[in-house]
Order: sequence, then C-alpha cells, then structure tokens
Amino acid sequence: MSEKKTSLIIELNEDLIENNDRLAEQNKEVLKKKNIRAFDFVGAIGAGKTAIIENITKKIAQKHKLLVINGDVATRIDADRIEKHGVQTIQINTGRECALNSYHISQVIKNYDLNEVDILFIENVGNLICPSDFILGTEKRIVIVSITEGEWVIQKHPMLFKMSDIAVINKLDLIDVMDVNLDKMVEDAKKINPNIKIIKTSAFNGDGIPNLIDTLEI
Ligand SMILES: Nc1nc2c(ncn2[C@@H]2O[C@H](COP(=O)(O)OP(=O)(O)OP(=O)(O)O)[C@@H](O)[C@H]2O)c(=O)[nH]1
Ligand SMILES: [Mg+2]
Repeated sequence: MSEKKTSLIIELNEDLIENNDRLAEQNKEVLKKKNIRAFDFVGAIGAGKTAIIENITKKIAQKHKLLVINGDVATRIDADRIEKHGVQTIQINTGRECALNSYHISQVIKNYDLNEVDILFIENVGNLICPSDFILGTEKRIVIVSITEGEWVIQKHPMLFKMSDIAVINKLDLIDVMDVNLDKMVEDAKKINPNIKIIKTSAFNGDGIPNLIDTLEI
C-alpha cells in the first residue's frame, strides 16, 4: 500500500509573528552557514509560480540538490506537482494565514535534515498583498504575475514589487489573445522599483526560463 502524503501544519505564536523580521535574519544566517541558497517566489493566485518552479527544477535538478517548500492554504497539490520531477518537497498548509512567514521557514530548518540541500525554493501562498508583510530570510524574492491578470496588476500592487529583486511577467504565449500593454507593465515595475530585474516568461513553452536561471545565478 502506498504511503499517503500529508502537509505540514504549523501553529503560529502571535509574538513570533510580530518578530518576523528578526527571525528572518536568523533564517538567513543559518541557511548561509549550511551553504543553502534560498529563493522566495511570491505572486498572484494562478500566475504560474508552481509552473515556473517546475520548469526551473527540470533544468537544474541534475546539477543541484533541491528542496521546494510549497505554501498553500489547504492542499498539497503544488508539492505533488513538483515531486513528479523527482524533487524533494515540503508542503505547508497555512489555514487562515494568507502568506508564509519566517516562523514557518524556521520550523523547517529546525525539524528537517537539510545537509543534502544546496538550493531552496519557497513558493509562497498565492497572494499579491499579504507576503509583503513577511520576509522569510531568503537571498532573493521573485514576484510573479501574468498577463492574464490584466495590465494594471503591477500598478495596483506596488508593495511586493518594491521589496522584490526580480519581477517575472508570465504567460507570454497568450499575448496574441490578451488585450494587454506589456510595455506598460514593465514601465510600472521599473517606476515602483528602478532596481528590479524584469523577466518575461512562458511556463507553457519554456521561453525566458534560461534567462531566469541565469539571473538567479544557479
Ligand atoms: N498558457 C499558459 N498557462 C500557464 C503558464 N503558466 C502557468 N499556466 C497555467 O496557469 C494555471 C496556474 O498555474 P500554477 O503554476 O498553478 O500557478 P500558481 O501561481 O502556482 O497558482 P497558486 O499556487 O494556486 O497561487 C495552470 O493551469 C498552469 O498550467 C504559462 O506561461 N502559459
Ligand atoms: Mg502554485
């Protein structure tokens, strides 16, 4: 009989939520000591976070020892999708919380043997607002939106773009059937954060994924 996989449910302590930034710094230090490079993928529901992580892992799984943490309110669908590529995952169900926070990540660091890991991808809960309150202690934050959310999606959610290092605009394969001004989306991201790197991708056909891998230097 095959083992039924479950998700990790972590009870939150209010004080720790308040101390998120301090704990994120600790996470960063521990990950550095363990030589683990960590990346936090945030973005709108359905923008393609899991699809992009799947694309990246397919390309680098031979070269790196990967761990993917998937944050989701209630299911382990995303972790199962990633595991199909032979990559180790931990699914965290956040219940009523609309974002992962640094306490979730600290619990993974504390309770799992990460000695075999050199790259950690964290897929945050699909949300363009909540994750801006909670850094996790990663090296870089990547915000993912797609053209199907409309050309105003970046302008309407400045906070996450302000605090991210890379902005991915996904689903470019659908550009001919979408009435969106892609240049406006790029300009909005640059206006909000002049230092942000912008990468256009299609997780459907793989366009832009090598560029994203190069930008992450992995
Ligand atoms: N055409 C097209 N479809 C895409 C692309 N990226 C993702 N999709 C589809 O969009 C849907 C949502 O993709 P996911 O990867 O689940 O998106 P997500 O951001 O992880 O979603 P949540 O975890 O639910 O927030 C799926 O049906 C994907 O197949 C893309 O570049 N082009
Ligand atoms: Mg997902």
